[in-house]
Amino acid sequence: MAAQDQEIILYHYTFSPFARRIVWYLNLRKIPYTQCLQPPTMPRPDITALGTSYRRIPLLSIGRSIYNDTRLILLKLEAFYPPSPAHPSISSSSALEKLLETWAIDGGLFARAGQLIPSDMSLLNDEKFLKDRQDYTGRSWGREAQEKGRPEALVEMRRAFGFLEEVVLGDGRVWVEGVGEGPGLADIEAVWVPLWLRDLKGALPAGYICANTFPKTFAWIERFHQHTRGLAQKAGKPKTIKGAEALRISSDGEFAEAEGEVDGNDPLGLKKGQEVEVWPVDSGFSYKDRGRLVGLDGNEVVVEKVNGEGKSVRVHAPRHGFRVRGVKEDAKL
Ligand SMILES: N[C@@H](CCC(=O)N[C@@H](CS)C(=O)NCC(=O)O)C(=O)O
Repeated sequence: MAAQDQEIILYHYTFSPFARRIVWYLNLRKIPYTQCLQPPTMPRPDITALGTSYRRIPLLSIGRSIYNDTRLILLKLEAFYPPSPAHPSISSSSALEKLLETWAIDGGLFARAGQLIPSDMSLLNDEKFLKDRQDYTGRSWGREAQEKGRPEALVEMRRAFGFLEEVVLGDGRVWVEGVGEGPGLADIEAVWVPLWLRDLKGALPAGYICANTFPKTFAWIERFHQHTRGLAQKAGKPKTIKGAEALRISSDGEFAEAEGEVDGNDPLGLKKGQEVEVWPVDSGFSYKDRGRLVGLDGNEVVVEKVNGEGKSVRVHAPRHGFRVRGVKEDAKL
């Protein structure tokens, strides 16, 4: 069964800025999806039962294929849903689109935004949350650490808003790279961190980063917000299911794509079928997916594992930002 004929299940919590990248994309492209809502902290038994040890949010299942990391999820959705009247394109496949993705994720914008979460916010005074986020990033999220990191993070963030204001939106354009009527993927790549911070009370100080200092940028953020809110209202609330039902749908489904190959020229020298571990290196690094290597190329690694119902599933992760290691035979003893 083709990927498009199976239900897309998004595992997320609605205030996750990374997850919103995917929700906007799906709505902009009119791709229906089902959601399985998750707690904001570990443990997440629904995801363990689905068959992956990955701890970050969001992730996506299509039948027995599981996709980790928004960068890979977007690539897959682009491939599974080529432009059509039912699912209009929003991508220009431009260098700018890709560079904005790198700017916001690898360029450290998201990490800086995390330092701007106000230290008096209730979540940052919840011991369970603090412990969980320390485990996720390896850094302290306590009041002292937040307050120490804030000034430098603000300077970096102001520079980022300046880049949007003067370079990206400097000529007065409506969208970064509108494709068709509305915003495009380049807008998603550029807006998700600024929009998150705009709506996070106390994150951005008035007079320093605000609609007066960056009028074009704030107008564009609001335009994007209104546009995507309108689309979400039109699409209606997504079908929401519990973990047990999501697991059943996944188990009863098929793989969303054919099994790949392992690149014989890959510098790691790994072989198809051997046991490997895969994990992200920038955050969520203590959670490793161990399984049988079934696909490996320059963009993606795929391991086969067994889910909570004893069915084999394939976990896909990007190569970029992830480490793949063969599991030594003696490590199994
Ligand atoms: N590079 C990943 C990052 C995902 C990420 O860091 N997500 C945050 C939520 S916005 C997260 O997982 N936080 C810790 C958690 O929820 O466990 C992606 O593009 O999906």
